[in-house]
This record gives sequence, structure tokens and C-alpha cells, in this order.
Amino acid sequence: MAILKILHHPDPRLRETAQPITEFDAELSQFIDDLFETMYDAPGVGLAATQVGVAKRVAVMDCSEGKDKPIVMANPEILELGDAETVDEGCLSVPEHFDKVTRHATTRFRAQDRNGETYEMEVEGLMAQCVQHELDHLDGKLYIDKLSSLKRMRIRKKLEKAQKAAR
Ligand code: GNR
Ligand code: NI
Repeated sequence: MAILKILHHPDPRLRETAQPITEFDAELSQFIDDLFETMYDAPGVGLAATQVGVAKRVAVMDCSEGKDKPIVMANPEILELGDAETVDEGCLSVPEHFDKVTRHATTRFRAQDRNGETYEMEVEGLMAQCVQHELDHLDGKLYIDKLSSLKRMRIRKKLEKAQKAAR
């Protein structure tokens, strides 16, 4: 198990389109464990492979109170989206920023677990928001893309400054 380094905006690797998972082997399983460990440590309710610089279509999520409902989403696909709602959103790759965005209140999706077994699930609330957020990461998208260009520029400048100071 290992805690992986989470990339911060505007790292170009966050903009890559992740490639499908084809091998459900021990190496993938190990990587999924590392994603969970990194997510719980952050702490966050979701984490996509893209955020740790791995362009593969896998993300993990646990929106439960007790942090005991881990969900693996490999090669996830949205099947159905519910009504639009405005929600507060944040991202581990855009630290210390939260803003209101439009998401769908419910999400029905299909994905594979760590063994390659396909499952379908319908979720609402934070889980629905998280599924949409993680799938966006796998396509190189960030929630700040939904904000005005002025806001996005301010966020980028702030993060670039913080990253320079940290070096
Ligand atoms: O931990 C996270 N919290 C969160 C809150 C509102 C909407 C989405 C999220 S996902 C985020 C973790 C993260 O960046 N996953 O990609
Ligand atoms: Ni995120």
C-alpha cells in the first residue's frame, strides 16, 4: 500500500483522456488499494486515476459516514441522469476552492469492479455528484471548467503561486 501524490491544477496530466482498463490483474488491484489509501488519507470521497498521473479509466469512491462502503469504478459509463441541481463542489486537484456548479441529482451507471465483474448502480445526492465528478476526471475535465473564465483564471493564478512557494 502507498499514498500517491495527487496532482494539482494546472498540471497538464489532469487534461488527459484516460484509456480503458483491459487487464484485471494483481497489479490493477494493488493500484486500486493505493487509490483508496490516498483518497482516505486526503481525505476525500472520491479519487480518479487521472489525479495521480495514471491515464487509465478507474476511479474509487466512498461517500459513507463510516468510510466503510468502498466502490471501485473501472470503465464506468453513465446510463441515465436525473434532474439538474445546483451543488457545492470541490476537488482534491483544486485545493482550497469550492464553488457552485450544476450536476444531476441522480445517476444510473455501469462499471466493472476490481475483478472485472460488470455491475449497475443508481445513486443520488453526494454519490451521484461524485460519480459525475470522477467520470469527468477520466475525460480530462475539472469542475472549474463549468465556472466563468475569470474565476478559472483567478484559481489558476492562486494555485500557480502556491506551487511556486512550495518548491
Ligand atoms: O473529496 C471530494 N469531495 C467532493 C465534494 C463535492 C463534490 C465532489 C467531490 S469529489 C472530491 C474528491 C475529488 O477530487 N475527486 O476527484
Ligand atoms: Ni476531483
